[in-house]
Amino acid sequence: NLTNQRATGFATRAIHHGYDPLDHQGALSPPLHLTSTFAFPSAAEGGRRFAGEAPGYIYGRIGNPTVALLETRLASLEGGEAALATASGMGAITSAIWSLLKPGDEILTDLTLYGCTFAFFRHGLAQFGITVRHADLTDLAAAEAGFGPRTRLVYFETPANPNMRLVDIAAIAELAHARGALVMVDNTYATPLLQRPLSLGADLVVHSATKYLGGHGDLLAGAAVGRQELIERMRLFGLKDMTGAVLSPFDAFLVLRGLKTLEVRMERHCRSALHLAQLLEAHPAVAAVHYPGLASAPQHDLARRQMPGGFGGMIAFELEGGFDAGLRFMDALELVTIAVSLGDAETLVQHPASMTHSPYSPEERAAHGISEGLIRLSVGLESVEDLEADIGQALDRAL
Ligand code: MET
Repeated sequence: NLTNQRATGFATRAIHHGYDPLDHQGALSPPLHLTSTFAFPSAAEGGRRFAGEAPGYIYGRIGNPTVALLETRLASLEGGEAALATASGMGAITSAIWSLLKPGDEILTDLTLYGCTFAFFRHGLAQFGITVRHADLTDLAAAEAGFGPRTRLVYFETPANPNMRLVDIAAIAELAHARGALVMVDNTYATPLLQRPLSLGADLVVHSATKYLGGHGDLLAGAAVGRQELIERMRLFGLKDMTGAVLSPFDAFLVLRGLKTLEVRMERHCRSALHLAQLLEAHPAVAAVHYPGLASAPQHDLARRQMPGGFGGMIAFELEGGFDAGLRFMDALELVTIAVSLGDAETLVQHPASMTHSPYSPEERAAHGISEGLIRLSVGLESVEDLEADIGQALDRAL
C-alpha cells in the first residue's frame, strides 16, 4: 500500500497519499462527508475532545474528514508536517497572519503583491497596529536593509502576481532566520510540483487552491502548509476564532480531484507557456515579456535553481502601444477569455492595473513595479496551435 509513504513520487502521492479504499468499503474515490457537526459517543467524550484530550471530530469549522484528507495530501506535496485548508487564498493568508502577529509587530514584504494581499496589508493590518514595510526582496542588500527590530515575518510571492518577479527563497530565509523572523511564501503560481519553499527554508507556504491545485475554475479554496505547531495555532485560533474562512467539504472533494492531475496539467501549462512566451518575445507589437523560463529573462538562473520542475503557466507582457494597444489586444481575442483568476484549463487574459491590482493607487502601482500597460496571461490546456493562432491574430490587430 502506497498511501502513506513520503518517499513515493509526486504524482503517486497526489493520487493516493493518506487514503486506502479498503478502509472505506472499497470506494475508489474518497467519501464526501457533508456534515456540519459530529456525534459524540458520550457527553464526557465530547468534553474531552473540546479540551484537546481525545482525538476525534467536533464541528465542521474545526475539522472534517474530507477536508482532512486534502490537508494531509497538501502537506505531503509541499513536504510539510501539516496543512490547513481554507475557503480561499485570502482566507489562508488572513488566518495565518491573525494567528502569528500582534500589534507592534512588523511584516517585511516584497514590492509586488497580489492586489487583495496588498490591500489587507496596507489597509487592513494598519488598522490593528501591524506595520508592513516593503523592500525590493529581489535585491539581497535592499532586503537586509528592510529588517527592523520588530520584523516578525517576511512575506512574499515567487513568481509574483502579476509581474513574475522572483525572490530567492533560500537567501531570504537565511536573512530572516538570523533575525528571528518567520518566512511565509505564497506558492500559488509555482505549485509544489515546480517549487517547494519549505525545502528551501520557508516556515510556511500559502496557496490559493482556487488556481492550479483545483485546476478547473469551479471552486474557491486556500491552504497553508508548515510545521504542526504553526498549523494547529492557525486552525484553533486564526481559522476557528478570527476568520471562520472554512473550506466546504464539497470544495475539498473537488480540490482532491484536481490534485490527481496536477502533474500532467502543470507539464502542459509549462510547455505551452514557454512556447507562447517565445512567440510573444518575437512579435513586433510586444515591448517586453516577463517569463522566467525565457533564456533572456533577467532571473533565469535563479528560476532554474529554484523552480526545478518548470517555470509555470503564467506570462506577463507589455505592448509597444501601451495600455490602449492592450485593450485592443484583449478585445480582439476570440478563444482566450478575458477574466481574472488563473491556473484553469481555459486560457485567461486580464489587465492587472484595472482588475486584479486595482486595490493599488496608480502611484502605488508605479512604486511597486506594476506598469499600467501590463497584460497578464494564464496559459491554459487548449491545443497550443489554437492559442498561438488566436494570440497571433490579436497581436497583429494591436500593432
Ligand atoms: N487572485 C486572483 C487573480 O490574481 C483573483 C483576482 S481579483 C479579485 O487573478
